[in-house]
Amino acid sequence: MKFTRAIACVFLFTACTPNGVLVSTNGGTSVATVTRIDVSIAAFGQSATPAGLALGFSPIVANVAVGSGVQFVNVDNTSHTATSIQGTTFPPTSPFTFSATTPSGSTLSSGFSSGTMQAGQSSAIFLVDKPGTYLYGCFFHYSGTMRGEIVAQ
Ligand SMILES: [Cu+2]
Repeated sequence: MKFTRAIACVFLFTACTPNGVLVSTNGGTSVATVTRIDVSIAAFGQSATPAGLALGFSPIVANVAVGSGVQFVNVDNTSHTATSIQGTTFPPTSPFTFSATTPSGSTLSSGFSSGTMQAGQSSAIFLVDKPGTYLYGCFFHYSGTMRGEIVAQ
């Protein structure tokens, strides 16, 4: 009997708590893992990505699992956004409107924006709902190639 209970606990533990804690996305879905993407134009220099030149986010290409969450954290001392872009390569000119400065969306596939994140602020947690490649960029610094990529599998 003791043995059976111990086995059940092991199964429950591994099934429920990779990180020990479930957190809620802004759409209300619970996720066990949240990938943090740090945001700083000062700290993270330019590199080549499959979608084009990019900078200002770390990791600049984030590999994430469907069913997990993504959160942007502004570790810079100036304001930024992380705002989704349609397509598979970065457009040469900014695809954004001023609406990028307002938070929107709850999943990667629906399109999203962190809204303006002041220094030290974090975005909502967005659900990684479907496999795919998701591009995004900063409303304020798009022309300076402040852009990033999320690959969801
Ligand atoms: Cu920016």
